[in-house]
Amino acid sequence: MGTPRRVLLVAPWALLLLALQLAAASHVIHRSLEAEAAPPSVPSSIVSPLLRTGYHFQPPRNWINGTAAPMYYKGWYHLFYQYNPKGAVWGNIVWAHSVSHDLINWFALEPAIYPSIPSDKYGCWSGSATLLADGTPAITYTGISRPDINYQEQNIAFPKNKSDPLLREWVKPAELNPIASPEPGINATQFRDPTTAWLADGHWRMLVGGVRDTRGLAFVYRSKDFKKWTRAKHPLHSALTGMWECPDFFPVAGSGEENGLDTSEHGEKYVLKASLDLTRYDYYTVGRYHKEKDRYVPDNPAGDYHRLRYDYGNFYASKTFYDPAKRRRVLTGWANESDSVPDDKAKGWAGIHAIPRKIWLDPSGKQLLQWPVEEVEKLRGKSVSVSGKVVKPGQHFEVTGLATSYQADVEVSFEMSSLDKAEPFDPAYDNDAQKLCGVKGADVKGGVGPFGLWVLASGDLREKTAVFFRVFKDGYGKPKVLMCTDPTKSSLSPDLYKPTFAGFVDTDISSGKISLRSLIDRSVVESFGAGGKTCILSRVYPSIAIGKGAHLYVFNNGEADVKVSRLTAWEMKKPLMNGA
Ligand code: DQQ
Repeated sequence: MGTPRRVLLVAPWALLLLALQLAAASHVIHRSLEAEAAPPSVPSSIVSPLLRTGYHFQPPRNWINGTAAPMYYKGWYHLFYQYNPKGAVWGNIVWAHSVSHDLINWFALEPAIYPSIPSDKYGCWSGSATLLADGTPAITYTGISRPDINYQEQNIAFPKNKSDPLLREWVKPAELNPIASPEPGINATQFRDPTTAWLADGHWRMLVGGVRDTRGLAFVYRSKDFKKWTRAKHPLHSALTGMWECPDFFPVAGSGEENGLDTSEHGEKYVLKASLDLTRYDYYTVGRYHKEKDRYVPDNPAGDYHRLRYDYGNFYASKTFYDPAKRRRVLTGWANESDSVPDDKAKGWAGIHAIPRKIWLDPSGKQLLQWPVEEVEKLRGKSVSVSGKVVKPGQHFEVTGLATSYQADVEVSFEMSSLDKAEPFDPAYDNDAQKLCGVKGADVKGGVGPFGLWVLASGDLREKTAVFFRVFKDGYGKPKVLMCTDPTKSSLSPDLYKPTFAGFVDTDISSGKISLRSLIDRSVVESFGAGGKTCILSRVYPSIAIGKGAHLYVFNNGEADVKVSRLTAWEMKKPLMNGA
């Protein structure tokens, strides 16, 4: 169960103070840093071009953050994203724009939306796309209309030429903008990121993220004609979690049904997601939408605090869209750097996007499943396989045969010989997998596990990033599966943020079997546990395990044997990436 309510009433003040610091931190423009060259103290390894990703989305240079208005239109996938054309730190934010036929090979176009009207003169922040009934795409987004504070207003833009499948030019009708401004009682610096709208009973609705005191919420705006918008009296939903950035709200097909639903289709269940400014992670709940009242109720009453996350690692400001070409819902998300601002200035780039993921409701109906879009498999080249290999306690072996594994895709099925030696689970960690993984990392011997992969590992193992499972037994003898990415030994470079990201995996391991997939790409490790039940994206900056110096191992630091039933590792080719 979640934290008792009385504790939450105390927590908000702490949340508020933290929120004020974090909120300030998350949107401070480092104007001073935009000018200065990086200090010489930046380790040379950090600026290695080999740490730019090979097949994850990146522009050739500069800062990127959240994805915006991902959409499919006339045969092209469109990805807009927050971008600073002037440097590798957040600031001067415009909507950069890339297009693709397969979500993997990308072509950069000119920025689509940039400051040009009074209600977005100081920045074009995040937003979403909606396909209107006649197929016209509309973008709603947050504009900054004052230079002294981040005063946020919502705007609308339409294609200048909707027969252009590349949607290169957008117009902002002066008579319509802004479509929504912060009325009295709304904090104008915490009012942003309109969602894709949905049509119900002849009215369009869209959400705008906000906060009242420490109650994060999703304002509902309604419109008959998609031009004039009025705010509903009540938010769709709210919770004592601090500011909701980049909300997302969409229907999901029946449990286990992998097909997506268009945003205006009626689903038996819905997903409401928020990027919590307080923690900088993306959370969601599954629940029911009552369209007559425009209210949403999570299935799990503690869900707002029980905290299911799309990704238990570095993954923020995500957006989904419905892809009619393949009848799937696709999730796009941003991962920032885990180095420092001076590092980023020295590199000249900062920020990547995760591989787009298909997302659907798990057969249990209690959580979502995610899996890299199938198109990424087109990048697979040479492969090696291992079958039926037992890894004894304290042993490891190298997966050999690839030219290198710094750009690879690895799928592995493990079989645990027995769960008898599973360590007892301390319920104090019930809501804090990351803390547990910080205490019991990859090199801390266990009962059943830690076992898994060492990726981006140097030949002498001085550098390695561990992606692994560890099985505990709770007070009732029920297995509890922890999945971790442990980057504590990922790099000899100093001053890096190396959190042991972790999540519990709600999967039945009575058969002793569990699977793992890791997309390895130079400075990012994106992992999917148990078929996409638990996902962890981690950023690492190896200094010797780069290029041909990167190796791949399987390890077992538990007391129980673990068998690699089947492992296949593919070299991954580099797609076309924004001309870089
Ligand atoms: N970043 C954008 C905002 C959004 C935040 C500004 C999410 O629109 O709330 O670049 O990181």
